[in-house]
Amino acid sequence: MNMTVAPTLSEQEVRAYHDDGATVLRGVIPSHWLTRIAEAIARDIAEPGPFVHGYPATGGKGRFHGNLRIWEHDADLRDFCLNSPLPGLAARLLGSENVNLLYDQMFVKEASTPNPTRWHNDQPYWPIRGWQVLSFWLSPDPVSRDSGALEFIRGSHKWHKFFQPERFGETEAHDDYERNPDYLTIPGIDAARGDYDIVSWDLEPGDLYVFHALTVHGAGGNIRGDVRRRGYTVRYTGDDIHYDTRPGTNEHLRRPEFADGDALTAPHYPQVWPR
Ligand SMILES: O=C(O)CCC(=O)C(=O)O
Repeated sequence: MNMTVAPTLSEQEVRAYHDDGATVLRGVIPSHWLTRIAEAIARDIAEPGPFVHGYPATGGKGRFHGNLRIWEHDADLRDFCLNSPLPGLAARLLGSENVNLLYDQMFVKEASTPNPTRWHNDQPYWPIRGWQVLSFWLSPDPVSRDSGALEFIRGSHKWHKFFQPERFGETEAHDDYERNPDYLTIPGIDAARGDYDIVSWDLEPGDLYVFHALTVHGAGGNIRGDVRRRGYTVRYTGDDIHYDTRPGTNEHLRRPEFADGDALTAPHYPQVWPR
C-alpha cells in the first residue's frame, strides 16, 4: 500500500461517520499489525505502563485491564499509531489537512468478565476543544454482542453534550472524578433503551469501529467463557482541535507543557498525516 495516499473509503462510509457519529470499516487492518498489537497487549498486561487501571471481574473470573498512552514506550504500538493505515483514514474521515495523534488506550476484557463499560462520551475526558477528533477501535479477537461489542447511540455526537466522566470498569458509578459544573449527567440509557437509536456491529479481526469523540457509547461485559476481548483504540485530531484546560478532564491526559488554546504539536501529539 502507498502510505502517502489516504486509503480508499467510500462516500457512504464517510457520510455514515459524519451523519451517525459511528460506523464500521471492514477488513482494513492487515494481520501483521494485529499480531504486533496482540503481542504489545500481552507485554502491557505482564508489565503495565504507568497509567494502568485494572478491575477484577464483577461476579466472574476474568479481569478488565485498561491502560493509556502506551505508544509512548512501546515501539510496536508507536509504529502502528504513526505508520499503519489509520492516519490516512483519519485524514479522510476528519476532512483535515493535518492529523495528529492524541493518544492510544487498551480495554481488555478477559473471558468471563461481565463488567459493562458504562455509557459515556469521550471528549469530556480529554483536554481539547474542537470538532475534528475521532477514535478507531479494533481487536485481534472476533467481537460479538456477548463478548463486549461496543454500542453507539446513532447521531448523539450532534447533541453537542458533554457528560460528566466517571471512573471506568466498575459496576457502580463513583463520583470521585473531578466535576465540571458545565457537564451534564448521563441519562439512564439502559432503563430506556427503546428511546434511543442504538447501533452495534460484530467485528472480525481487521475490522474497525470509528466514532466521533462526542458519540455516546458503551459496551456489555464479556460473558463468554472461551474468548478474550482485547480492545485497542487510537484517537486522532484534525486542524480545528486546540488544547483546553477546563476542569473535569482525565489527569493522565493533561499536558502541563500546553496552555489553553495551543495547537497540538509534537512530541506529545506527533503529526501523523501528511506523513
Ligand atoms: O472497549 C471498551 O469497553 C470501551 C471503549 C471506549 O469507551 C472507547 O474506546 O472510547
